Amino acid sequence: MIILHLDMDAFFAAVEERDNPRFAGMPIVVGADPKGGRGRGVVSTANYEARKYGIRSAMPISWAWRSNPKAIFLPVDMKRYAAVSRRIMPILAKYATEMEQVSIDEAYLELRVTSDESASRIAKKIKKEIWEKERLTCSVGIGPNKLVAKISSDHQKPDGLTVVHLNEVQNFLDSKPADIIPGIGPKTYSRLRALGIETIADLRKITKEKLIEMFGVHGEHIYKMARGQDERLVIEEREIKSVGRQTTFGVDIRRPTLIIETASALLEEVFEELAEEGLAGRTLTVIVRYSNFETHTSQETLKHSVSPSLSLREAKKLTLKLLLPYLGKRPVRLVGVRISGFKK
Ligand code: TTP
Ligand code: MG
Repeated sequence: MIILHLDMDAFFAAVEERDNPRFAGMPIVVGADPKGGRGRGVVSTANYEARKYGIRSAMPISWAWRSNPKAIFLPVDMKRYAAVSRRIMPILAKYATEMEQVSIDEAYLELRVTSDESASRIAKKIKKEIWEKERLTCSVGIGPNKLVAKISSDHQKPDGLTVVHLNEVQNFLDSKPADIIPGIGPKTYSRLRALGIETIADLRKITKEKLIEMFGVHGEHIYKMARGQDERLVIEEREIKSVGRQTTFGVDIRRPTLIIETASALLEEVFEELAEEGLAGRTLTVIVRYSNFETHTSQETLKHSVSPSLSLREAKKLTLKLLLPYLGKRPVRLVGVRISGFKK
């Protein structure tokens, strides 16, 4: 599985800079009114020129003013930024089997392609199309999961493109500060630093037991993420585009029958949910993750002429067909099924 994470550069400020050419190249701060240094409220964002003066998102606007009173201070015009966002997101959607927009300027894509080279080509196409249509730049990260994709999109901002191959993940992460991992906030990070833990490489020296002792249920996630492992799926949240279930086995499984039975049980749960939501779909996707975290998806769509939607029986037969090529060779860590392609 290849995940792409895209994040627009200095988003609100970039839209302002584009729409007000007279400010081009000048430091621009979008946020509360600075009122000659007495303003309350905060900076929403600043362009990269303004960041040279230390101005950052969420900083009090009065500090920003003091850092550079000559900067261009502009109010937030959310409607305009939202309209730009609504035009950008469909540019990404066509390359994704699943897409999850996580904020006004940021989205994860599960790509249709299976090689890093093809993923990189897609990223370049997306960047080019956004530039040609909107005159805005973005930064893109590509990796085997959400964690790595997100960290890599931030790696070479602005206008960046970073591809992290599966075998480079650990090396890529090791020098990053540990608080780049979701779940390690400022408090947690200061507890870790008290133990001499600064980087992800340092974090890997702590045993899982110790992390669970320190952080409770989050401990296990932190342990995994420090090793570049992240099983969160890309899920469209705004409108239901697919219904899926997955299971990670307690121990890695090689026996095909057990894997097929598990997929079958998951499919029954999916069909229960589909019935509850009043949905019926035509596309079935199976997901197989091997013990080394290499992940494959395979899907098939019913032709309209055959039947309007998959029945549970058909879906089970199709699951077997899609799963078989992956089974019996290597131990399987996770299996999942997903139904999509709902009628409008
Ligand atoms: P970000 O993607 O975090 O920031 P950015 O796009 O401005 O800059 P970068 O190049 O580092 O990605 O947030 C997207 C937009 O969300 C940002 O343009 C303004 C808004 N925002 C706030 O209003 N307050 C905040 O504290 C943050 C972080 C963002
Ligand atoms: Mg951004």
